[in-house]
Amino acid sequence: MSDAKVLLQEKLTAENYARLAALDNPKMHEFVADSIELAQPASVFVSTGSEADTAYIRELAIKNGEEIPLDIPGHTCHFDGYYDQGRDKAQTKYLLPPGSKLGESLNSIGKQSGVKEVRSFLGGSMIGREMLVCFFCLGPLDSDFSIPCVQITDSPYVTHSEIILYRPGYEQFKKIGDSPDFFRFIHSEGELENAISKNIDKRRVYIDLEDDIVYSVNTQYGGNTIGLKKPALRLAIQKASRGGWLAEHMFLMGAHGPGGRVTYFAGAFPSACGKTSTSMLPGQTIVGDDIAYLRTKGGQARCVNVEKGIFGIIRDVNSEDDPIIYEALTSSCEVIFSNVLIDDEKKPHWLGMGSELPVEGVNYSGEWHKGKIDVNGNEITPSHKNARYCLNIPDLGNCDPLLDGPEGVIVGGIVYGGRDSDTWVPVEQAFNWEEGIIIKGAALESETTAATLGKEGVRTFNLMSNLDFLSIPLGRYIQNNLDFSKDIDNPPLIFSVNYFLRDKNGKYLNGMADKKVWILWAELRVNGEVEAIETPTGRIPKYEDLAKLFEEHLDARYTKDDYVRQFTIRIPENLAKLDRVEKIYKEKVSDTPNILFDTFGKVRKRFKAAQEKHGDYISPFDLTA
Ligand code: SPV
Ligand code: MN
Repeated sequence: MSDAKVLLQEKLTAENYARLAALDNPKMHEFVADSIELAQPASVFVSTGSEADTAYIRELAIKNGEEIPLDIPGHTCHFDGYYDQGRDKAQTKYLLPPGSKLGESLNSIGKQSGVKEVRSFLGGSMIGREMLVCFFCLGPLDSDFSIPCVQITDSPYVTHSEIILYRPGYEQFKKIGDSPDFFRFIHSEGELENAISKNIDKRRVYIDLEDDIVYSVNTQYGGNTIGLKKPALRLAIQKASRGGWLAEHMFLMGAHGPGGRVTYFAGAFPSACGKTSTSMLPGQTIVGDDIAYLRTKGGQARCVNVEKGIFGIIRDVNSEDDPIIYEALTSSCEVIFSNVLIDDEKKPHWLGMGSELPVEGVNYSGEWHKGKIDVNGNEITPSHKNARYCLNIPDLGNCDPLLDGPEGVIVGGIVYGGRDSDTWVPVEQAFNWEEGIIIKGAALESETTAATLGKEGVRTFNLMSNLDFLSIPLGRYIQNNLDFSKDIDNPPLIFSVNYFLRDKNGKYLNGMADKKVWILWAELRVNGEVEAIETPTGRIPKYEDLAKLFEEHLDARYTKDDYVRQFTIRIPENLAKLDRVEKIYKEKVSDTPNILFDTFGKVRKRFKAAQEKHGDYISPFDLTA
């Protein structure tokens, strides 16, 4: 017997040992044994993902105070610490082996010292506590997209979230036998005070790309701790780069066109910029809202949702704007709310829910009352802006029937969008794949939001909305995206969207519901059913087509004034954007493919020619089809 198995047999009960031994995977056994030696738990629970094991984890989360049962059966609430409400970008680092480079845009630390530091924080972290060992699968089961994962944690909240968000992996591990090809995650909340991670100054998320391991410690917020979510995306981006596929921060939805036709769209938006609401558009079907893998197969682009649940932002979810999510959040399906306000009847409340909020209760700051201020004198909101809900997609009334299809869906269109108050038009199709990747995806900027710690509202470069998670040099990532279309007969069309355009007084130029029209217009373009008008960067809708879509789908009159205000081509802003983004590539991204600079140059010339002919601001009526 291997040393690892000897240790496991000694430390685990017979039943838990048998569960691990039934998986014939030495590398997994070594990982669990090493984690036990390091974290020194009082006991170890190995989950097979059975209903009984899942019930045990759900109950444990309540028993240890990490989740509070709410008024509706199946609903619980979890709180993260006051200073642990978003992804910690500063303390999330790649462990860099000697001699390797990732480029200066990615946060890294020498592997030897990083491992030493994070292992010292994990050392003894589970003394007196129960270690949970759970198995999950990224992507649908039994598919080319599947990546088995093992998660070790002392947090039943983390595993409970993963049970909702991912497909079960114990049986997948039986199938892979002794293959070393899986991801490993170890997490500890660290020392707790009132069920909250206490040592936030020692919060770390360190990623080992050589060994496909992520270490996370002294934090509870899902984006830092749920191994299969953003930590796994980082590992997957590197794996995809080696394997010629793509791992993206993208939703995936079925847009329902005329005659019952369904065209699938994958779309990348930075966090808190409308990704979930686009995947949830009324009358359409959702496959996923956050992370997608894309592969070329049989001359087509195929895409899956890596997850089967949603960890979505709850702010502004109300019965009018998000009726399907609201319905799920108020019915008796399984939901974990996090960082909302709980009243004394154990009902959850959140900002923008459409009804008056209580003036007191319990929230992410503890006992809360209206007007409560924090140590810096800032008023504490009733629920956090990044408060979330976690639920199963099949519990939504609009779940797409192909959610778990092992082949994925065929992608008809790709959409890139960000929080942009003054530059891009609401929707535009790129001329071709290459320009779409470069002028839309690689040029994406967005104003920062509450999904990460730090200041909000700062315009930031965020290529493909994936910058936070990239684990390969930026230039290589762009090249991978360019190359992806190589083996596709009809590459997906690429679109940009902008839901956040404002007028001079700061007023939004579009309503929340309008995004449905942009996506349905894109659906018609993919199927060759509407003409378009050429701009320097692509093709925009004709007024008549939009007026028809607004009337048919939103029962709204779309005026020529609306159209001109929204679709005016803003040349100075677009030129400034090209300059800003080009400067970043020139100064910070040494492996930028030359084609990016050539394309920027070409597009700049087109803008200048249009400017000479029409002036700084061009009405779409002055452009031709
Ligand atoms: C995001 O912030 O992009 C999310 C939630 O989807 S997190 O798990 O924090 O990444
Ligand atoms: Mn996300």
